[in-house]
This record gives sequence, structure tokens and C-alpha cells, in this order.
Amino acid sequence: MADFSPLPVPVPTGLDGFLLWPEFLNLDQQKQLVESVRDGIRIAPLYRPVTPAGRPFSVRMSNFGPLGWVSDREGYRYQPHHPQTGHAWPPIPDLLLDIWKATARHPRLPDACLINFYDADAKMGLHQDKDEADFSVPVVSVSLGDTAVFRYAPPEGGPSRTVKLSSGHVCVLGSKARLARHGIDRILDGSSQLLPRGGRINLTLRVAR
Ligand code: MD6
Ligand code: FE
Repeated sequence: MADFSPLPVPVPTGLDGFLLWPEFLNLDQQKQLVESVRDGIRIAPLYRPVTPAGRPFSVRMSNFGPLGWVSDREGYRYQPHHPQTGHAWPPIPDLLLDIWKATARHPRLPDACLINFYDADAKMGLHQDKDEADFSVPVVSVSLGDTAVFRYAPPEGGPSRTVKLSSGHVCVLGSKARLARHGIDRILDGSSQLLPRGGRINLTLRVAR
């Protein structure tokens, strides 16, 4: 079990409930997670979902956990199987569960972990994570590989700001920031050596049900 105590003080983000720990993970832990993602996507290959309007995402996705987040013509939802293979998603790696325990500070454990893969041109539009049953449970996010420009704005609206999410950074959207609007403006191509072919992996842990 990875020991993340004592928990460092998160850096200020200007948004109550948006917690950010730069370099939370050391290089060994980052490499271990990359290996886990490689293993996971051998079972549950990355695929490119479409929005309910039929527009392909620029991000490719897969999931770990009893439930996985999917999007298609029917809408957004969590489901226990990969939409293309029909197989169950692989289990959430222990290191991710340890990161959750250290940072979410919530009695429940995640039942879903979305894997987002960004190549240099991929983006994610501003959105709120609203497909979960209980918004009192935070969402924990882990960044690996190239740095991303993360945009966020208060849930009630108002001006947005940006922060860079680099490899090993962990952030939490919880309490008053649980429904913050957020997205990825762009990827800084070549900013990390972690992934030999470049790109960025984002892992978001949630309690879906
Ligand atoms: C990303 N992140 O970092 C996209 N959602 O690639 C998210 O959509 C996200 O970072 C909920 C909580 C934290 C996040
Ligand atoms: Fe999100």
C-alpha cells in the first residue's frame, strides 16, 4: 500500500473545494500507473466515443472498475461493460485506490475510473461531472504524461481561470467545487518524457452509484 502521509498542503486554486497537489506522485508511481493503464487497455481497448449529438470526442477513452462512463447516441451513463467488446472493465488498480483514500477523504470507495487519453491535438470542452448519483462524493483526478491546460469556473457561473496539470499532479473536485465547470483547453506537446510516444493520460475516480 502506497503511503501518502503526511498529505501535503494543496496549492491555492481560488475555488473552494478544488484541491490541487502538484507532483503528488513520484516518478516510480507514475510509471506504475502507466503500466496499469497499458495492462487495462489490453483488456478494454481505448475507443473514441461520440457525443449524444453524434460528434466524435477528440479524446479516446476506456475505464477501470465495476462501472465505466460511456457516451453515445443514447446519452451519457455508467455501465459495467465495454461498449465495443461487451466485456467487463478491468478492476481499479490498488495504487489508484490508495490515491483516492489519501485525497478524497470520503468513506466510500470509487466504483468507476474513466481513462482519458489525449494526443497532442485533443481537447475536452467545458463540462460538469453530473452523471453520478451523489454529488456529495468528490471526484479525484490523476494526470500522467504531457501537461494540460485545465480550465475551470465556479459551478454558479462567473469567470474561468486556468491551471497547468502536469504529470503526477492530483486534483479533487469536491464540496462546493464538485459541480465546477471544467475542461482541457490544450495539451503541451512534448512537455513530458513519461509516455514514449507522447500524449496525456487522465484518470478520474468517481462513485457513480
Ligand atoms: C482531464 N478532467 O483532466 C479532464 N473531471 O483530462 C476532468 O474532466 C475532471 O480533472 C472531474 C474532476 C476532475 C477532473
Ligand atoms: Fe470532468
